[in-house]
Amino acid sequence: MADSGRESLKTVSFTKVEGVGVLTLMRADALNAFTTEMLAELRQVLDAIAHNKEVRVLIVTGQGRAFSAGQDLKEHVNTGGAASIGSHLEHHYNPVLDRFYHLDQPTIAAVNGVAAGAGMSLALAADFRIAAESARFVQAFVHVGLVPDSGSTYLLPQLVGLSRALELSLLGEAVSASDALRYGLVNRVVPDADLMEEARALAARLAAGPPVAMGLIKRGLHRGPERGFREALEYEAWLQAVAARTADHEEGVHAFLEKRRPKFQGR
Ligand code: LHQ
Repeated sequence: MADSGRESLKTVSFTKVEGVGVLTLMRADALNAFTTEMLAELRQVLDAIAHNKEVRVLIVTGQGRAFSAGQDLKEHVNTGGAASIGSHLEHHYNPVLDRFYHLDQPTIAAVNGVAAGAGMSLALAADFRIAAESARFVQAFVHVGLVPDSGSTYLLPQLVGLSRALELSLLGEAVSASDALRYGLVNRVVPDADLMEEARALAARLAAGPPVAMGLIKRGLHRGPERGFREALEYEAWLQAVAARTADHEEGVHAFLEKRRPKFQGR
């Protein structure tokens, strides 16, 4: 797809350079708050990425001073959204989060500014979070009398532990980038001006990795600790059998024995 449908996109943009896709939220005037239109466009782009092996890694970021302020509360009020919030989540948010979380490709949230509410949830659903020094994370839901959604109840305790997840969710206080690093909420913090360069450098490393094995690694780790040890062993054996059938596995072993860098093809 690379840039499929790009011309018609209004609220997000997508570019691809050398296997690295960059998906940018483009409602800077509203701190990249999610509207129904934006969620539809995100879904369109993510669906296309899921089927495009040329995209080896995906970076998600925001235009302007925010990553995303979560649901656009003006649209929410204007459309009487409270009455239909359950079905709105089910039909507009959940497919986006589900698709993003389950992409086979590694994903990086380059968190350029505030990530609040469902905007924070989106960042949590990425495989890596690189935060600009000025980034902030806010579980804003409680301030508007709502509960964490878009995956936050699931992902936040896994990332920071139950105690801290309860604190962040019940108080809704903004977490600075440096505290986020301390809590294990982000992988690294970089100067604002270096954010995209750092994200692209990480993406380039990942883009050189074996795509099939990396997709299977995500599946294995996403299964979560709730399953038993024996089930994990069985699932790993199944995943490993799939990985071992790839040409990339053979290439990796040969490259090691021949003392050279592997050249992975994604098959
Ligand atoms: C906004 C927003 C915003 C509209 C800032 N909407 N305009 C799912 C399904 C359906 C319904 C409900 O919810 C959900 C899940 C959710 O995401 S619930 C949580 C929704 N998000 C929030 O409650 C966050 C609200 N925003 C804030 O708390 C602050 O704006 C943050 C902490 C994000 C940033 O604070 P500041 O840097 O101080 O910026 P600001 O507050 O001055 O905002 C700048 C402008 O952006 C301002 O507009 P204005 O015309 O006055 O310049 C805000 O109204 C607008 N804006 N967030 N979510």
